[in-house]
Amino acid sequence: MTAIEVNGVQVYSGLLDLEAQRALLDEVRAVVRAAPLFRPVTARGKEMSVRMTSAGQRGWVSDRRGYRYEARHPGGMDWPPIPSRALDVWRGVSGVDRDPQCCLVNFYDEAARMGLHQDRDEADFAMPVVSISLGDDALFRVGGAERGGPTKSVWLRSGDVAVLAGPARLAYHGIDRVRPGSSALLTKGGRINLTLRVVD
Ligand code: MD3
Ligand code: FE
Repeated sequence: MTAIEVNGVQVYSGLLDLEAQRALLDEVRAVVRAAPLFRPVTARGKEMSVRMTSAGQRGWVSDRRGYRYEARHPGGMDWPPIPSRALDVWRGVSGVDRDPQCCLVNFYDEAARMGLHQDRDEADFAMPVVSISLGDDALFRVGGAERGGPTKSVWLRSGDVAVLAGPARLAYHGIDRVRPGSSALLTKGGRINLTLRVVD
């Protein structure tokens, strides 16, 4: 499998075929049943447009106290196990021998966006982040490690896998928009992104 490179981010396009996407989606549905999606609130009290939940020993949360990883869902339940098929992807592309502690699940409806940010809540930036896209296409933007620098954009499609490692691990990145109706994978449309992370 060959990857394209966008500002140091490796994108494996079509790594998961339709059957693999469906099987992974079934596992993600089980995660969402056990640990429902919620809408995080930023430290400034603004609701995010993306809804989220997590699987694994750690889950990412944000509320008026700020961003952090927690051992439990805001509803008090344990996070469910990381989908086995997401772990398989991590083991195939991450290049490290540790397993991830968190699988963050982001759900985008047609109005959801994610502003440019860095992922800095993890302890060891030598550990990569692996992203798996399911459902509608999304316009992904990635720059460098400095805010305000030049950026490049690429459409992420269902079944694409991105590996954020090396200098790109601290790149600014975000999702500008989702293209409604571009995939039939999700019954009611929308996009799911899974990010696998080593946290501690
Ligand atoms: C580049 N998610 O959850 S995935 C996030 O599609 C996040 O939901 C986006 O940014 C999404 O934090 C983008 C691709 C991605 C994920 C993590 C990165 C790109 C990254 C970390 C460092 C650099
Ligand atoms: Fe991010």
